[in-house]
Amino acid sequence: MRMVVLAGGIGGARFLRGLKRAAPDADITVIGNTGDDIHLFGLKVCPDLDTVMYTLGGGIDEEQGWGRADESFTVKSELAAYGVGPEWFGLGDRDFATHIVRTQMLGAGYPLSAVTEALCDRWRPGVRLLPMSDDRVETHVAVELDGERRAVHFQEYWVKLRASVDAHAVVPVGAEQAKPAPGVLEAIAEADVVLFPPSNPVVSIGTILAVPGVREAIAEAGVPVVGLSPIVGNAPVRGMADKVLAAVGVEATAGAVARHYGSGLLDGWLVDTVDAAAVPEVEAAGIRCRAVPLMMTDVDAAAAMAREALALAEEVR
Ligand code: GDP
Ligand code: FO1
Ligand code: CA
Repeated sequence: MRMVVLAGGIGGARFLRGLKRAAPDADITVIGNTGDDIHLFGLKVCPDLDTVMYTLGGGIDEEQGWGRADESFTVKSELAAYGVGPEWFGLGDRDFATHIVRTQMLGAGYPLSAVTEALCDRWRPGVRLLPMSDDRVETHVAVELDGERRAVHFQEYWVKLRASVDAHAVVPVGAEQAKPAPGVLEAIAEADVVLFPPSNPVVSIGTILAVPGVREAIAEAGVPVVGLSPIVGNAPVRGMADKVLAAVGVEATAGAVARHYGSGLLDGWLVDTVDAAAVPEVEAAGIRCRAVPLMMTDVDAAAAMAREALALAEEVR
């Protein structure tokens, strides 16, 4: 079975690890969010692509969910000794190597999709990992700081400010001009099922859907599209998704997120058992809905979620 999964970082990666266990023979194409990408110290950093690659390739820091296991920070502290920051973004020594290889290849003229493929030659994630686009898309967040309205890079909002101020708007800068990376539209057109893991609906999946052609291709594929809620018990399981949901006028509830995607896009939606009361609301919106455990406490739990998502896809097919 050919599966397409739109993925952000941690939520996407952990779900994919479960999906691989649940469907070992599946042909999985991952369309990864690149709106979180940032240039630091002259290097191109792609946090969500790397989170998927390291998680599926066995190199992730399990507890943190991003960055490399057994990491050290010598380069970062040496840079700081020169007064060179930012200090608020934790790039480790092992991780630096990935960004150096990526930047070198981009400088030699390879597109990000080819670079990602080359990096995956080492990590063997067991899926085809495609960036959503080879073109630069950068998510910016409009905030008010010291009484002044300004736009900051998504990573500055998330990591430096910890989403401590309200997000007035979330803008995927460059998305309108971006083209889907080679293979993205083809994979969607050839898919038997499209899955939205419990990734951030605004800054992960929303950004991928903002690349012209992607949303249309999913709607036109005519195959089941099933998503899993990243909101459990009216709060994100991890992180501050509620802050960016508020920016697009969506309540942080499992039902509101399903209605945000809408029945034009989604055929099926899984909410956690604690949110079972949301099932009628989602079904009334024309989206088939089931309540099942949605906490990815380990790979088996993520695999059980993937099985539920695939079962729901068969129900709506
Ligand atoms: P990021 O790029 O690292 O922020 O990762 P994603 O966008 O892929 O996923 C982030 C979302 O994953 C957050 O909104 C979390 O609420 C959600 N998430 C993380 N762990 C779990 C889990 O175990 N279960 C569910 N349902 N959602 C989760
Ligand atoms: N997240 C943090 O909260 N703090 C960090 O210092 C940090 C560094 C970092 C380095 C490489 C990488 O691939 C990811 C990193 N992340 C860090 C995670 C990531 O930037 C964000 O949490 C996600 O993009 C949020 O969607
Ligand atoms: Ca991310």
